[in-house]
Amino acid sequence: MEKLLEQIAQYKEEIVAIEPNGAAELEDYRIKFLGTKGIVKALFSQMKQVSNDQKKEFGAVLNEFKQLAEEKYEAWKSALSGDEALAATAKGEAGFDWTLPGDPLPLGSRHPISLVRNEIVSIFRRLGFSVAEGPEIEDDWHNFTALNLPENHPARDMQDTFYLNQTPDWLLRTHTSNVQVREMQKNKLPIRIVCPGRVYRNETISARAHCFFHQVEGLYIDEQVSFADLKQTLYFFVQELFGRDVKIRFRPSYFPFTEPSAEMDISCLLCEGKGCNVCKQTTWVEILGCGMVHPKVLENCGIDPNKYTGYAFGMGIERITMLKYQINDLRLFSENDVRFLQQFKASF
Ligand code: 2NM
Repeated sequence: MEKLLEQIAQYKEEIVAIEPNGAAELEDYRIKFLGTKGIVKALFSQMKQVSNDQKKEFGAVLNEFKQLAEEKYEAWKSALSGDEALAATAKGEAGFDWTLPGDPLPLGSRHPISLVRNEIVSIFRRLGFSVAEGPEIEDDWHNFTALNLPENHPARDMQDTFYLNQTPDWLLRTHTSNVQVREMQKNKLPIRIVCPGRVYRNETISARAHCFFHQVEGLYIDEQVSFADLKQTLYFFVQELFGRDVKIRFRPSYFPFTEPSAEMDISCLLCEGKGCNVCKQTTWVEILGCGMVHPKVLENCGIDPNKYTGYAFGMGIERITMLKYQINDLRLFSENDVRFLQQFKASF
């Protein structure tokens, strides 16, 4: 019994040490260990010699050995057939169907907010605007004070603005104007920029409001920039975005950072003057706010308001996207439902 066990241990070592090689070597291995006159068979026939009380232990060792020998054979064989298949494939031999379709590579689609942002930005780029970006976490001065929002202005209210707990001077920007403030502070004039980005306001989430949304704001500062420049630029912009037939109108408005200020409406594209629920029967829809940059804002940012003037405008991307694609619920933009997202396959 002891002798037999020692012998099995040696065979085991031998099998483990064998480096799998070609098909001829595999056949030699099979005959030597697994053939009808092979080692495994021979060891099994030794069973008769073992005493009854040791048969169980010997049988277990022997079975384990047989399994090892067989596993080695199977692994060796499958490695060989893998090599052969590869070689056949490389040579274009039978067994591989070259006409099979490739593995599908599912293409995603761009988010509608990104599509419309890119389209807006590309229109302004053609007019000589460049793109500027800045931080979403901002301090009170860049988000409010520089923009002529007095200490007790309602926009600063805790109800609208997310303040950071640890540092109450910091907040999530409520508009992208902070980027424009930072660009003005760099004091390289003229400035002609658009600032796309995400902004945050503490609102109850509904079909018409969300705690974050996206804006594109624009700023042009130089000597002699006028409200007429602003009007013509925005008129060109909406014609590019919505088509040549769109009409515009300006209504006087109020923003602390611009004077004079206005809101711009476009003719309703859905009902073309008939009145519908998108334009609430008015035939006009509001799409942006704008105005001449307030002299105090220029001054706050280190620009001489006696030498320079500028216009600024701001629009919500969600609002324009909803108009363009007739989407009626803001929440769709942030739910990531692929059935919604897959519908947008435009090229921007
Ligand atoms: C708007 C409407 C009107 C605006 C003003 C400025 C800045 F920084 F130049 F003062 N940035 N954006 C602005 C003006 C934004 O959004 C409805």
